[in-house]
Amino acid sequence: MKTHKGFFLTIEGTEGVGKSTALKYIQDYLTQAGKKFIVTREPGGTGIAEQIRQVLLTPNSVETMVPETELLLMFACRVQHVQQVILPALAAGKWVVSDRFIDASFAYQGGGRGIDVSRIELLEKWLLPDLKPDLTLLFDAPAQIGLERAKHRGAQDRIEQEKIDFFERVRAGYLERMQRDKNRFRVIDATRSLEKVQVELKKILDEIVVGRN
Ligand code: Z5A
Repeated sequence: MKTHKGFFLTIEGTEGVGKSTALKYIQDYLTQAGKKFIVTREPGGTGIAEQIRQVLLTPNSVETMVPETELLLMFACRVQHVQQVILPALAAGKWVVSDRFIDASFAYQGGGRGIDVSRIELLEKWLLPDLKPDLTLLFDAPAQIGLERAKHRGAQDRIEQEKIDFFERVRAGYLERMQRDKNRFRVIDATRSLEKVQVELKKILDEIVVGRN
């Protein structure tokens, strides 16, 4: 049951599928619609969480990060982010638009790393008993497409250095999570042109914003 006044929108998908591009579009849309909003991201979103993000994403040629360490650090960031940023903004009636949230842990640490989903659910129940996104936009495309789009960027971070089968498992993890909570998700076919994706985004945002006026 929804317990906040604002609107919590999360954006998910595998590497390079167009989340950051969509985020800019959403930001412009909400500005033009005169909505109060904040844009944030995971892992990160507060000073402490951004410090943990560095630990999570900096490549380490000496030591391999254990999957459970990765999962717990993601949740450490998340708790900090939720308490310090997300809940206060939602309580103030704002939109919170987050580039990734809890579904990423199910997809990356569950699907990608193979941690049992029931263990991630335990953390979810303990740490986030009352908070769910109102809507999650899942940008979906075969991993190869996202990796092609992303390869023109600079150095890869620790997780980006994974191989394609890892990202295919992540994609499957997202789709499985979506199947368990279909009403919350909108799956966006990210293989299409940017223009087509943006037409769909506008339609979804129109539905919510008009519906909430
Ligand atoms: N992670 C995790 O493991 N567990 C967790 O619980 C959480 C996160 C919360 C954070 O990375 C990493 O943490 C991430 C998951 C993990 N690791 N990986 N991989 P991040 O979210 O900060 O960054 P990212 O996932 O690597 O995002 P990204 O690579 O920046 O992808 P993107 O934002 O989806 O892509 P983009 O920058 O919008 O687009 C990429 C390029 O494609 C760009 O040149 C665009 O102009 C172009 N583009 C976008 N859309 C289109 C279309 N439709 N057609 C053609 N070209 C397009």
